[in-house]
Amino acid sequence: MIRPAILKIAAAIIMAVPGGLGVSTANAAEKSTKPNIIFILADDLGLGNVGVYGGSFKTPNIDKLAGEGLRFSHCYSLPVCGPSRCLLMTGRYPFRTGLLDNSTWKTVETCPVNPQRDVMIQSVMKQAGYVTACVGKWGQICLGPGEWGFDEYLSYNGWGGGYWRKQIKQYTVNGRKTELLDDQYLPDIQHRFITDFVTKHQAEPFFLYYPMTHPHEPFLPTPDSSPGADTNRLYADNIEYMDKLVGQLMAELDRLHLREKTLVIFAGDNGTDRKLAEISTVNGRRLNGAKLTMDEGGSRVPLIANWPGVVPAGKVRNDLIDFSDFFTTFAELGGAKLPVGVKLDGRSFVPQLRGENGTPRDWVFVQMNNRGSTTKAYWYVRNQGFKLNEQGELFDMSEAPFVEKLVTNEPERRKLQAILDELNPGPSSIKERVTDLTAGRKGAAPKAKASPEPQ
Ligand SMILES: [Ca+2]
Repeated sequence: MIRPAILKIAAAIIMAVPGGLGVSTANAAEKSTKPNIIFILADDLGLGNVGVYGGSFKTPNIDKLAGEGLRFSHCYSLPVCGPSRCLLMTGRYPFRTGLLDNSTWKTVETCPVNPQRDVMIQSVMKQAGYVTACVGKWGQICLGPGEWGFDEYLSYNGWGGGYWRKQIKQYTVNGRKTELLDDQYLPDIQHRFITDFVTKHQAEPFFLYYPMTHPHEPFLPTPDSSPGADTNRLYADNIEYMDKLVGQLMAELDRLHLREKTLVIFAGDNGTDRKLAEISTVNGRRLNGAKLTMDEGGSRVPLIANWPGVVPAGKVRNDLIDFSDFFTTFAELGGAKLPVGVKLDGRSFVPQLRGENGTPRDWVFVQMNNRGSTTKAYWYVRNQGFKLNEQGELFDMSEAPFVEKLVTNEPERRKLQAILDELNPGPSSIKERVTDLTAGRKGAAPKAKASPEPQ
């Protein structure tokens, strides 16, 4: 049971959007001017995994996307899947939503976020006239894509390794459980679903969220792998297959003559897997940190934007971007109204997408929790030159992502501390959120059950 106050908040949020969430108020003329948006999110893909970033892997299709579009050098996700995805879909930092770690939220009662009080970007886009789809990994946020407002979806619950039947037996298509057969490769099924979706909806604005399976471990041979490949080769094979799927999607958009009407965003959801950081170098150098760390390699990820005729071609920007920015950016592009009464943390980078300077953010914020704990949280705020963490350690970031140097610099410390003071991301804020969320529910305090899977 959810207490009346929470229902009131949810109702207020919904009422604040004309027509209510899920009901489009855009007319046909308005719809025709809205761009399609495709957000491709690779799983555990750091800078060192993409050729155009100086990475040690072959990614010709992604490199081409960047060559014909805009590449950001300083985009920050969170260090692990669930929180990163929740941040990008809600536009709110983890201490606000309560989703700070990668637990498996089995039920809505134990899940910090809830569609009755939290608004995700797909609902906002739908209200603006978009048809929405989610294709790929879900499972680290409670419920499913349908409950969270996607019109159509193909999803599987899991933390990684959704490739072949030996890893995953079933996936879900628009609420229907479907068997993955022995000879079927789930990433290819996902691609076919996407092809059908964009073909079917080519005449109306669509918002497609594509959280790809690749290249999260454990790795199995791809349909293109040679027999006997070792782990490092399999890793490269999986990155190359991911790249091939991106190329196939672009080919579909070309076939449908949709490229000029479609913004394609490609990003990684967190840094490279720790076990593979050694071989995921940038220009031959190893990054400091990897996935699940609070170092630069945990959260600094590839971000590429492509939209022929709108996004400038072949440019690189070093503006700071963080994962809260997608919500406001997509909403602005879609002419969507932002939910009223909800504190959003993002800043739209639409001006940069249009080739203007805009007003880039001065800092990014990154936070991660120890699993199931509301007290052991880690966070930092970072501007272009320095980074301050929850322990008060200040780092000179001039040699990042390779080196982060502990320094003393009082003016910089004060500047960053003032930002943290205003955010107040510590245990008191988190506890308040969790208590508020669970006060009216059966069973009181949430026992955040840790996932048996580490990532
Ligand atoms: Ca991930």
